[in-house]
Amino acid sequence: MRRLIAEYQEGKGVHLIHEIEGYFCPTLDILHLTISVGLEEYKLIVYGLPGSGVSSTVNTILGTEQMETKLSFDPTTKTCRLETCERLGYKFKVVDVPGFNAETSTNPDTDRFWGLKNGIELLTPGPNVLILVTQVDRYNEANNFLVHCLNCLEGISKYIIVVFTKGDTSKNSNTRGMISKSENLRDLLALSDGRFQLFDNTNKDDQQVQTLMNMVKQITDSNEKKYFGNSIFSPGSEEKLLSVVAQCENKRKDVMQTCMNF
Ligand SMILES: Nc1nc2c(ncn2[C@@H]2O[C@H](COP(=O)(O)OP(=O)(O)OP(=O)(O)O)[C@@H](O)[C@H]2O)c(=O)[nH]1
Ligand SMILES: [Mg+2]
Repeated sequence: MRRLIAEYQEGKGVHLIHEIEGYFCPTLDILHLTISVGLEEYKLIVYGLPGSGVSSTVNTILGTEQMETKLSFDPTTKTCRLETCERLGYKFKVVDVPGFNAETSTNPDTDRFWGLKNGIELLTPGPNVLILVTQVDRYNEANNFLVHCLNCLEGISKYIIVVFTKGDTSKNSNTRGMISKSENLRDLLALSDGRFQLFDNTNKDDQQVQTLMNMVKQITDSNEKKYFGNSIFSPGSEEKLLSVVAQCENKRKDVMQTCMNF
């Protein structure tokens, strides 16, 4: 709930009253009112490769250190977790998700999207937006594989914003320009229809979260406030996924063979 201070003016009255706490100030002849109105709610799911800064990004959005984050060679986040907060005039529901398993040779019976599916489930009906986290200083085959897999999911593109973490480590003043022009990042940016933001999770200022929220609001409006759900995993999507996994596995085998021939 948001609190607003309203000034009562003779003859004009006060509108938008849902709940009021107020007091009358006789010396100024003004009625001060605190009005609480329902906030707009946005549901976000945050996802990426293990260690890319997913939980740190959730914490930056929430403005508090709710999720465990650490530099680790093993995944830190092992289950999905939902947190809520009110910030910058919005209400958020944010879900932290275990990282995507980019091992192509994983047992085919293992559902590599189990984390994303569970996270979406926690936000039912929802989410409004998928925040796809990528480290700005690392873009490799595993990222490419994730992008190609996400690209198989029906209609997902119009819900994605890419967040590049570790923006603070980039010494280049034109990192945004470099990202936009990069050939390597072309498929990633095509997946989000060109939407991206550079993030510094060591910086707790409101500004970067405000910019992200403006983007979230824009997407939500252009999607007519429709959510996406686990219907993105349609039979057609699953079929495409199998073919992407097979292609990546073949590519991996070719690389291994080339290495062995040296
Ligand atoms: N300098 C800097 N470090 C960051 C940033 N974002 C994340 N980190 C660090 O990167 C490491 C991994 O961050 P996490 O948020 O735990 O990453 P994760 O994707 O949730 O990792 P898992 O849960 O293991 O999949 C931690 O040491 C973070 O402090 C950033 O913007 N700048
Ligand atoms: Mg994590």
